[in-house]
Amino acid sequence: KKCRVAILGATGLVGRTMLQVLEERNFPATDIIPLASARSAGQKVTFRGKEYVICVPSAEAFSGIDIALFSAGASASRQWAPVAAAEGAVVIDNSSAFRMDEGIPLVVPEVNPGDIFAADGSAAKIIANPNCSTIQMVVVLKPLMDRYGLSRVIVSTYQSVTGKGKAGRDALESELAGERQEQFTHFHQIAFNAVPQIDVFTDNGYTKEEMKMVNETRKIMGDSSLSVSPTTVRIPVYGGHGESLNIELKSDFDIEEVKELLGRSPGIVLQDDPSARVYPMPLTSYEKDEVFVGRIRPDYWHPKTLNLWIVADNLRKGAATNAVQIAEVVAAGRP
Ligand code: 11C
Repeated sequence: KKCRVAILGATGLVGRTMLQVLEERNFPATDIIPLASARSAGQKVTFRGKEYVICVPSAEAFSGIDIALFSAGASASRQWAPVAAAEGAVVIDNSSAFRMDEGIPLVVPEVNPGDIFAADGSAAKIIANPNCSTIQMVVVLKPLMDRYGLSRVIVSTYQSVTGKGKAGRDALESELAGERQEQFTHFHQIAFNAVPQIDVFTDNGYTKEEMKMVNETRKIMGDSSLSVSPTTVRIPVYGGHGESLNIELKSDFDIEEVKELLGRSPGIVLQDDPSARVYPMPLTSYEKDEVFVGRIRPDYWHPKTLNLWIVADNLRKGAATNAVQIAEVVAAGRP
């Protein structure tokens, strides 16, 4: 059976990672159509050893496409997702354009794969891929919620500059090289710094990034009143986002049982041996597809509550890998 896959935003950090992940996971694509803005059109990308020329998006470009992976920003998604869907493609959109729209599934395959399909078994025409900092958190919250019930999460993030794509990486690199930045991609100098602002502030004093963590988590976990209390911070690292989670459960737990549960849950790798200095870090999570969990310990000062530390590669599980996993579920059809 033919499976033609288009990638919009093929030259971006996430788009390139999507191509890599499709190849690594041996996704059953019979054809690849890389698309990007006019600025990148004509450039080439390589997939399974073959070169493909990048074209600009158009209705014709999406004709005959089965799955369209989008990572070219929210306005490109708003413009092209309805076109691709009308041409018959299932769009898996990495932007924030449709995430909170009713009727658009927001999916992390370890958590809510069933949301992809309608009652008649058909896949949604547009499926949203969540924000990177949300994805890695819900992978860990899901097994805890199922086993113990979930009351509240307090989360502080330590986010990689690659969350801002190439521009974020370039800003750090030029600052480290001693070049003054004309435009601060991270609002302030990021080299040797930590900036407690990711995206712009909303009226309630939280940033958009923080409100994504609240609203997206509630939608994915199917609990519209879940208490999520975030502080998101940019730090000068590549390779992955770190998150410190304080998690209040609904019932008592045995901490060894929690470790064992997380260790056998899908998409999670336990790295928790403090005496040997084993815990997750961005450097060791880089280019990996899983969420790494460590520093698991009780909060001795609050009942039914634990602390843990997670890291995931924001370009992989936080973006490209999660999108390709959704594509795998779509391609396999409803179980
Ligand atoms: C960051 N989390 O680290 C952002 C990037 O909604 O997909 C991803 C923004 C999004 O800057």
